Amino acid sequence: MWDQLWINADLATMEVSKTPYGAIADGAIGIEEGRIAWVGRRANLPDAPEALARQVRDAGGRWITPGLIDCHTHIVHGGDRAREFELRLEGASYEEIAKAGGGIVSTVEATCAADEDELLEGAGRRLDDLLAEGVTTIEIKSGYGLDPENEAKMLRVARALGEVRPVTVRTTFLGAHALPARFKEDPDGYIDHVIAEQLPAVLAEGLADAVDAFCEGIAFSPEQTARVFEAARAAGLPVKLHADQLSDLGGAALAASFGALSADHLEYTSEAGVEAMAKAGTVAVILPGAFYTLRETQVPPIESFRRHKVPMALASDVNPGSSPITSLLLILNMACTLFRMTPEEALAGVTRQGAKALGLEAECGTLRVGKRADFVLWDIETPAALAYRLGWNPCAGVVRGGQVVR
Ligand code: DI6
Ligand code: FE
Repeated sequence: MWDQLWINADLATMEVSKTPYGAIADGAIGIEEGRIAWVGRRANLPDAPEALARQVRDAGGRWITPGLIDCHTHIVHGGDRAREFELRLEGASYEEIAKAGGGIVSTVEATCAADEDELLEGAGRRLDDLLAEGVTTIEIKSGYGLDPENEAKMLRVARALGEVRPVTVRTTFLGAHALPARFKEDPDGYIDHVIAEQLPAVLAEGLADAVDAFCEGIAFSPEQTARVFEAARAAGLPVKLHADQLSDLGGAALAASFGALSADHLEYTSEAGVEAMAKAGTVAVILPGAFYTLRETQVPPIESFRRHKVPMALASDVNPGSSPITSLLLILNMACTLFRMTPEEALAGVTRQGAKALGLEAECGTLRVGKRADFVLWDIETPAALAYRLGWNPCAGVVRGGQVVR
């Protein structure tokens, strides 16, 4: 006997199949010990529902998708950057503000000044917005501490969010996010500090599942990034990279050469970068929220990713500077409207491909036997509606690990 059986739902399994969205009309999902024990057409169930499960639940004819995955966020931070938003509207660019000591470094000050309870409260409020739209897995980066204590503090808060909210958290150490003022004359010395002081502090508490860096003119060079990646490799951690967001420094190819789980942003990625990602199996994480907020005009090479069969994930990039956005559904719409991704690609981006970008494809991202029973019930007529409408939340229920959490 299964613990639960859900019936009377159309399933967007998001498995690769001949049917769009891996859809199964009038489907059913059996759950045993928090995992999917059966998934298929209700008509193919081996017995009457009551004979199969202790608890039978009726989904009311709704659509069910896998729990959504936000695979790139900076949701833990102090303060906000509303003033910077005004400055940009007065004509200052993101890079100018960064160079003048605003931007990321101003969030670093606010984050260092906050204690863990304050950070947990602020991030918890932002996280609640995402959870209300069916997010069940989230990646959270450090990168606003830039010293051993504050980087570890951010990642402890990230882990704590997974205790106080019904969400799976993967953490990423991003010490090489920005150059703090105290290292202004010595960027290489800062990289030494990231490798010799910050990373060991984070590792000592087991706080990181992956390592990331910002490879960009206003941040770190490919050589500096490679040094951070060598250290990650020595520590046995997978890498990800903020690559080619504002210019093409060959970040995507660099990430691929380290077998990165993902390269993220990618507006300026060249064909050679795409090819290198395809060979390495590196996921392209597309972040339309930052593109939109910065009024970027260079569109990431979506058609080239398609041609080379590079998996495309999609994420919010929630952060106070370039993507103050806590709606993954809005991101689906932006991906379609701004980048011409299809609604099916967009939904795959926050399910199957998002899982891959986190190395969690065996665990979540599709409705498949053996995976965690993470799924969302939606009041929609067709899955394309999730990307189509704006300012509307049709989430009617969330199940995580077999528990109804919403
Ligand atoms: N790229 C981004 O989009 C975020 N970090 C990064 O490296 C922006 C972070 C911020 O502006 O606070
Ligand atoms: Fe980011």
